[in-house]
Amino acid sequence: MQRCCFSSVCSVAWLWVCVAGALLATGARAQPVALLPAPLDAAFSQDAPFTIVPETPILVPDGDPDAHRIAGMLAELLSFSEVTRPRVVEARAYARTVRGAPSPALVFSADAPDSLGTEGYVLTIAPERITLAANAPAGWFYATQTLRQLLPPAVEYEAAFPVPLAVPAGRIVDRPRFGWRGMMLDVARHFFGPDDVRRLLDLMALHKLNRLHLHLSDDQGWRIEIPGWPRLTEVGGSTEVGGGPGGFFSLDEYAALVQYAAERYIIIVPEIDLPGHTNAALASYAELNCDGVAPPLYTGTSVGFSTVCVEREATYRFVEDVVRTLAEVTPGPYFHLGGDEVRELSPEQYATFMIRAQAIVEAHGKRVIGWDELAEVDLVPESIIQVWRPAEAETQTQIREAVEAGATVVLSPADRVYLDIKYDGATVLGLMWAGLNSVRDAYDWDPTALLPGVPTGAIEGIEAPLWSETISTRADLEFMAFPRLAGIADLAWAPAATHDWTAYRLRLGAQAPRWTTLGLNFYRSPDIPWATAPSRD
Ligand code: TNX
Repeated sequence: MQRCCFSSVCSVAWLWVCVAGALLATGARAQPVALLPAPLDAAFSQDAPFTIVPETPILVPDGDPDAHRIAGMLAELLSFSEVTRPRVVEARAYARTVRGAPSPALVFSADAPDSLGTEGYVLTIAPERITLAANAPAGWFYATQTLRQLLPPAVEYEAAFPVPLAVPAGRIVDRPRFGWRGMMLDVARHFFGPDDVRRLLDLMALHKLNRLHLHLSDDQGWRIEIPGWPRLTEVGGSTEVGGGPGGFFSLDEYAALVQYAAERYIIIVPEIDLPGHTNAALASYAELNCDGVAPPLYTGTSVGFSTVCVEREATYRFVEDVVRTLAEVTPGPYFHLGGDEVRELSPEQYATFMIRAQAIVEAHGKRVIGWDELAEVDLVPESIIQVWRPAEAETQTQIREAVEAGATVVLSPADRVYLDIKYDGATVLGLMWAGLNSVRDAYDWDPTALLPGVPTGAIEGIEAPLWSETISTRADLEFMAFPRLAGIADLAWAPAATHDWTAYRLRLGAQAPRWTTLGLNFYRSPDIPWATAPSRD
């Protein structure tokens, strides 16, 4: 068996030995095995591939609805019509029909080493059987996403479906490096509706990302229905940057997104940015303003000019209603309070507000998360600081102290992972205040070295924010997110020993045919050797 060294640093030459081995093993597959994110360990062999045909059943443990559902999603990927969809069958019932005679099958198994945790899995491809073994449903789901990357890209587009499907023989043992592998979408500056968010969730799932942070309010828009506060959406949701129509999620739409995300093992993290970035709310309700006068709606792109009135009790009734409403429809454990760029309050006023707001979040059973300004104030236990300005000396000291007191961090360094920052001088969309973030910049940094004095154990993971001042369509969103988001996924999932730009750019380039088949509008950076469309297997 050819061991492909995903878990130790691979030279480029060695990587291509592995690739060539996989090519041989699959009878000259057009695409090398280039998993993204890289797994903990992968070994491909010269054995015959497993061949999936429409009659190949998917066997699941008896009475396990999660396995049934995940297997159903896999069956859908493996089908181009109801008729050709592999059947999902409970293992015991199947054993009775075949009377014990082994026949080719895809098998979900709960027999995986404990050390793989709840997200890890073992995917074994033998000539007679593919086994997806995991301790928990998320692990099965990730095994299906890895299997997906071993299939020809044509499976992503149903009208050109290759049958049979050959899967190279081998064994992949995998688990993530970090628990928080995220993206943030700013639906406030420009609104993106449920279809766009579902599409993004699908793309995230393919890359094993597991947190989608929705920035639901800002100066330019309020994007979530709050019962008892109808003007938030009627007025505050009625526009966006540039004066377009805006929009908002009804609570039912939001709940459906949460569900859709959960089926892909992605937790939605709702953010209501407070006390600043609140002009849309202030324009909707005069009582949130200290002078009792509602300002006009705002469709520009300045920051730092707005704040709710931290001295008025009406403000805290508002925060209570918003947090309670969102906590009730958000099964995930987090609530993001924003807390960034407040220029209209004294440090004392800011601290007074953030301490009361944190208590409200805590009272509704959620963990507080906030931008790194939050580290300036006393934190409730188990708070999470989202670090966007890691280089600032004062921020570093405050974060270190907060971590010593029990907080943890999510890493979002603006000059690395901000997806709204331009790639290079030729990028028309995006901003430049943090410099330029090339494909290499987004991937090629060490998360454990970002914050001196913060132990690795305090790092929840990495999140890439996409602010939308200049982003208004799904095509823009995809262009700014990809390929950089794939690099963040790799950095957050793959073992540190695989971190290597030279090998990564080959793996990234190999994704192009699948992404193209998916209709993904990714930036074809000249820094990456993009593979061309594969010949059909
Ligand atoms: C800073 S990062 C902001 C956002 C802007 C973004 C643009 C942070 C917490 N605040 O309000 O949209 O820069 O890149």
